Formats: sequence, C-alpha cells, structure tokens
Amino acid sequence: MPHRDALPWRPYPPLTDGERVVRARAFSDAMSSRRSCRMFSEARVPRDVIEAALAAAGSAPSGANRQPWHFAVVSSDEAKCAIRVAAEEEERAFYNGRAGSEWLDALWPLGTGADKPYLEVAPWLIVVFAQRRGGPDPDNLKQNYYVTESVGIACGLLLATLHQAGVATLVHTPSPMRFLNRVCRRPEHEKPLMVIVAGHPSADATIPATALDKKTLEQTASWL
Ligand code: IYR
Repeated sequence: MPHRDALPWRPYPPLTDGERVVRARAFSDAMSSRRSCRMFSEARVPRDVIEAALAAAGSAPSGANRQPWHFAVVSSDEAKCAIRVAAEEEERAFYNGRAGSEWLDALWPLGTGADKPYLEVAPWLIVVFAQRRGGPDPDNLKQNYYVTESVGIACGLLLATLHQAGVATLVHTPSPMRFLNRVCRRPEHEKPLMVIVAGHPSADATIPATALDKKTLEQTASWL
C-alpha cells in the first residue's frame, strides 16, 4: 500500500451488530426531528457549542484532505445587519422576478419571502466559504479538489452537531452571495456557499406543513 508514514488503524469501540443497529436507529431518530427554523428568538447559544460544531465539521473527509473550508462566524450586530441588508436586497430582486415562475412555484409551499429578520435576530450566522485554492503559502495557493462536495459534507456534520445540541438551524442561500466576501473580509478565491443561521426558535415559531413530507427509503434507495 502506498501510504506514506502509515499509522495503525485505531479500532472503533467494539459493538455487536445488534448494538450497531440500535445506535444507527437512535441517531437517525434524533436527526428526523430536525426542522429548518425561520423564526428565531434572541436567546443566546454559547460560543462553546458553535466551536464544537465547527470541530465536528472539520472532521469531514475532503478531497486530498485539503479541508477546503472557512467558517466566518458572525455574532456582532453590525455584521449581522450588513448581511441582512445586502441579502434582502438580493432576495427582493429574486422574489420580484429573477427567480422565474417555476422556482417561485416550488417555494410557494414554504411561504418564504424577501424579508429575513432572522439574519439579525438569531445569535449566530456561520458563513461558509469554499476554498477553491489553498495551502500554507498565500502567494502560491494550490488547487483544491472536490471542493463543493467536501464543504457540503462538512456542513452536514455541522448541522447534525447543532441539532444534537438542541440548537435550531437554517441553511440560507442568498443569490448571488458575493457580498459575503466583503462583509466577512474573505479573499476572492473563496466562494461563499451558504449561511447557516443558528439559535433558538421564537415562542410563536411555525414550520410549513410541507416540511414533514419526507421521501421514503423505497423512494430514495435502491439495492443492487
Ligand atoms: N434564497 C431564497 C430563496 C430560497 C430558495 C430555496 I431552493 C429554498 O429552499 C428556500 C428559499 C430565500 O432564502 O428566501
């Protein structure tokens, strides 16, 4: 095997197959209660929770182990306001026609619109950047690989950890979102992918009924 500096595989905790099934189902059950939250309160979430979730995200597999992600963690009122103002400007153009009728029809059951108060109300906005190039030498950045896939996996782990910690989340994708480079002071070779809003739901929070429509295993998997 062409490993360099190979280390022995460290065994996972020994489990019976029955215990494996129980643990897999327990995690699946826990994740099945996750809902995207669009109505947040100002209730705080400790920074330690966000740091632990970012550490989980950083454990994701990535192309050539380049870990091509940067998380700009926003909690100041000024930066949250700047993101809300710029995002709502793009969203107004989106909802007033840029999206096109097919896309707007698809969103109609969700009841979303251009107003995004949660961008200022929720305690944390995690702005996720994909590093198309990276490395230790800023003057000679190297190509990264499978960047979107790698960052997507990292974001999944981040969302799962926050849910496990009892923190509500929303994946927000203003389009276009290049303004996030300016607000977060990130270089142009980093591509903003999404904003993960994290906090607690408001007392009157609701979810769209359609959020409970989930495809079945039969609809999503085939076995060969
Ligand atoms: N970015 C817009 C529109 C939007 C698009 C999709 I696809 C969604 O699943 C939800 C919203 C917004 O945040 O409203």
